[in-house]
Amino acid sequence: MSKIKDVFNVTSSNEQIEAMPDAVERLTSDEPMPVVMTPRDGEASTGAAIAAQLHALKFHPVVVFGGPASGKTSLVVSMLAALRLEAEWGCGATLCDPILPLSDDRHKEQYNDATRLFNKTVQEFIAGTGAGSTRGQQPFFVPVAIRSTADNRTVKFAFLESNGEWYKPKTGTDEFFAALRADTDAFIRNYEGGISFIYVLPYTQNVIRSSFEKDAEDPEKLREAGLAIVGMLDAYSRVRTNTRNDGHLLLVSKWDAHHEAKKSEEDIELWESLLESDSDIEAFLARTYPQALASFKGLAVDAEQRRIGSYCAGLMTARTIQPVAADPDTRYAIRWHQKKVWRWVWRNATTQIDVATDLFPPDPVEKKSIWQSINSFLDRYF
Ligand SMILES: Nc1nc2c(ncn2[C@@H]2O[C@H](COP(=O)(O)OP(=O)(O)OP(=O)(O)O)[C@@H](O)[C@H]2O)c(=O)[nH]1
Ligand SMILES: [Mg+2]
Repeated sequence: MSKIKDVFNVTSSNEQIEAMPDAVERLTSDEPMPVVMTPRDGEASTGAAIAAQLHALKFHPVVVFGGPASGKTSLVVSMLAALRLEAEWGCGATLCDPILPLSDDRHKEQYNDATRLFNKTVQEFIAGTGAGSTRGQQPFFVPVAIRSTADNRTVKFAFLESNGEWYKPKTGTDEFFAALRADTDAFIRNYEGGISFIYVLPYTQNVIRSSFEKDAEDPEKLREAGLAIVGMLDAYSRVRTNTRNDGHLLLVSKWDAHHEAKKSEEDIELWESLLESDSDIEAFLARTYPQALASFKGLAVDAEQRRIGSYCAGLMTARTIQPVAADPDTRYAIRWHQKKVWRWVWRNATTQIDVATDLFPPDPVEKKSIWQSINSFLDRYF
């Protein structure tokens, strides 16, 4: 019976076995095992094909992991939105052609999802409405070409977007942690170059600025968010053999909630609390996500392949984004988050090509204030 379960990758319900009498007979005879394609095999071959194609086309993959509502989509969308809004950065972003032929309906759907995110979702974000939760049937890569005036070149990235439900721990099963989907597993196993991995842990799962002070945080939701990352770090260690060129970023998202938490204790401006120090982030992680932090630090990669950081996509209350254009300090502080993650992925990607370079021009000297100097000190980490 277990042979049958393995081949069909289903539970051994009688209906399913009765529906396949020929296959059952063949498996119980002495004849060689037939090759039976399962949906999981189909997913795996898609993942392997994407890995080969992205590598051939010189894309640097950015794999974003995190439980439901941890902030994965907001991270990618806000990074793309920032490139469109900040003229001083001198960067352009273009959606690339499909990675795999659109003759296959699944690839077509994936490319439609990528197009929607790159165009519609980013424009809605700029206009003040955040992305809804990602509920597609399959993960998809958003292939983008980023042009840097400062670095005088174009680098291609492929951001992996996925549904956070896939990473939720399966606490009722013996495996306990979520398994990687077959397509993601095959992609990570097979991609030959370096990959940037971003593990997203939310500061809070509450709606910020409306109910943060009223509602008690649900510890179960935070526990699940942490275990989602523990599961993915564990999966990475099991499936990836070529780890030498990868980068790993453990990112605390929704860092604007730090101000909500801190302002009752000390007189601190929002922009100040957005420019956190490494010790603030480590203290938060040690308190809230001790297992995820321990797994991250235990990852068998060199110290320089690992970074810890915070992230703020915008001042969001559920899907409504507060405009910050009129407040330059807050705007600069939020932009610093997009900038450091862009800078980190750019360095990872350019290291693969030749040597690490900076995506952005240096800050103009006349614009430096005290907090901007603190900020350039912190920039050295990314
Ligand atoms: N205040 C604030 N809210 C954020 C931030 N990032 C995300 N959020 C909110 O968190 C919720 C979830 O964000 P998403 O980006 O959809 O999270 P996700 O990980 O893509 O979720 P799934 O697609 O369900 O897996 C949304 O209500 C966002 O508005 C942030 O930096 N600040
Ligand atoms: Mg999402």
